[in-house]
Amino acid sequence: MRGRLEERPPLGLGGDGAPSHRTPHSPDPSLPSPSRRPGERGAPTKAALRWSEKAFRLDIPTPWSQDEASFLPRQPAMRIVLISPKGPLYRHRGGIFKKSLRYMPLTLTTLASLVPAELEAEVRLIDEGIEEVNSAAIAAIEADLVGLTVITGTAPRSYDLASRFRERGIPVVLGGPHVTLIPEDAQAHADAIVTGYAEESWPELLRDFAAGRLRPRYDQRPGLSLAGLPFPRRDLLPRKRFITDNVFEATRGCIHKCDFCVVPAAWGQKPYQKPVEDVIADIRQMKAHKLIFVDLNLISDRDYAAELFTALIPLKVQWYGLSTVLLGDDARLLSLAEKSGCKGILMGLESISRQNLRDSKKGFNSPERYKELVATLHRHGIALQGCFVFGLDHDTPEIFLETARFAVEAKIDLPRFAVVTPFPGTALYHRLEREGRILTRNWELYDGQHVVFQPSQMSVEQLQQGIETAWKHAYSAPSIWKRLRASPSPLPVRLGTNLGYRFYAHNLHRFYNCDWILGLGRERNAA
Ligand code: B12
Ligand code: SF4
Repeated sequence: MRGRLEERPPLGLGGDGAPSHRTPHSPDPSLPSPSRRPGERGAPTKAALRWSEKAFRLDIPTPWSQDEASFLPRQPAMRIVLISPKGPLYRHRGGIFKKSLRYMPLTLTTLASLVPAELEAEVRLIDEGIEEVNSAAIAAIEADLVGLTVITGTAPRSYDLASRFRERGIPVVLGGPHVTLIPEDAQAHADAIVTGYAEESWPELLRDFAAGRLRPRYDQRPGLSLAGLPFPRRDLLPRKRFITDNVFEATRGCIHKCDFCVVPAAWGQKPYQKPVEDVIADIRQMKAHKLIFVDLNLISDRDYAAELFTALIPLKVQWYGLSTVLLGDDARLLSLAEKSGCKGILMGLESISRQNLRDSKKGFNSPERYKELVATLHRHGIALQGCFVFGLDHDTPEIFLETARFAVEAKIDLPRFAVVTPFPGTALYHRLEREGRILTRNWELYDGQHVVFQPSQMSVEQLQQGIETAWKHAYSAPSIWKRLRASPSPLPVRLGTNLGYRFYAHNLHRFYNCDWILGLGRERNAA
């Protein structure tokens, strides 16, 4: 065991594991008198007193009295540092995620809220997407335990950070989507890994750690409930660095099983829900007026969605979230979404090819009805961010312009284009691996921006270049004008978002490329 707390004796025992001979209230008479304050001649040093203060609580023998130690501010029994590591895109400075586009994620704040109170832990959150953490700063981080959240694109950075902490004897816990997808990849880089949702396993891990019995792996158990959880500790991240901290989560998971999607691969098809009253209570205590739901498919369970939307109506909020295209067919839910303040929705339209959709097990998307879908959403005052992926097996070099033209004609408010990414652990990854088409396992490149597999009907370079063509067409001045006129969003929002994406479209080469395939990868990675 590597942890400092692990080296401490269990409560009620002395340093050697034997019962303590001297109580904390009976200091050794040969030691300085309790009346001397720190800093006075002959008084104990601050460091010694800090240790004493901790030791008293753990009932470990110390040369100082409890009175002496109490002159100092109370020290936490455990220092936990939770880090969201940067990736090639998600980092402070550079990349597309400048402050204006970033909302506060819930991962670290949720984990912080789950730390059991009896551990009296001090929790520090570090989000590398909003602050630069250089090597010196990392070396200066003091912690008893470090937790890192890992998505595939940030796995190399996470493993690098983990090794630096472990070299210093600080135990490291890894969790998150990538760890859940391929635990065997993460295990060697951590003292403990956590798979699945951690509402029960993270507190259990922390209690085990405090008791000196940390296990190497904690899995989500069946029957997890999201009821009655504490609100995320949003106060622990600097609010001003984000566009908003009014970020909420009502559900987890999705009932569908699209073959490229991380959700069914990592968490299965069972939807999890927070009781509607818990979600509403969180929104109320945040006094949120405009809010974002990060749920990957808010309408997995339509009755739950109807209950949530109905409960949102009296709050008079405006909200943005994600759902499948199936929302467009559900008149009852659409009307409730509108009444509850839904102003924008992100949908995975994925492809204009039926064959692609069928092969990806997303046959419930009907490209021939996308135009009708946009019109329906607009009638309800809802703008659509429509996401397409390129590189599926039926895509030919013509697909890029065809899709971009379609997106403009359909008047999709904000079309987005990405490379299909076979995240490890997904059905798509397994198929491409069987077919010998995975080109790299450098996880840093698994970010939806880099081509990491051999496309079936075009070259890697054509795929990379084609995406740029699609972005530029969709965000050309005439295309923006056509789409802008149909959008239900307020003019400043319509203009701001379109101009932001236009800038992105014309600077794609700065954000992603296939240098690694062309032999320039090392330079890029070193940057
Ligand atoms: C906010 C968000 C972002 C933000 C910030 C990401 C960040 N690093 O924090 C932004 C917008 C920048 C972003 C970008 C991207 N994202 Co994103 N994002 C999300 C989103 C919508 C919400 C995250 C969140 O707050 N979740 C709520 C918390 C409570 O859930 P959670 O993170 O899963 O955490 C729970 C467990 O996983 C576990 N856990 C997680 N971490 C840890 C750590 C420890 C120590 C422990 C014990 C437990 C634990 O405990 C938590 C409680 O149960 C998720 C989807 C989602 N709803 O989760 C996608 C998601 C994380 N993103 C994803 C992807 C693919 C991307 C992009 C590649 C998309 C793109 N092409 O632009 C980029 C990549 C950026 C990069 N590599 O640099 C995928 C990750 C898949 C993967 N294998 O990597 C997800 C899961 C969505 C999906 N498609 O399935 N994203
Ligand atoms: S509908 Fe969306 S969230 Fe659900 S499995 Fe398909 S891609 Fe994933």
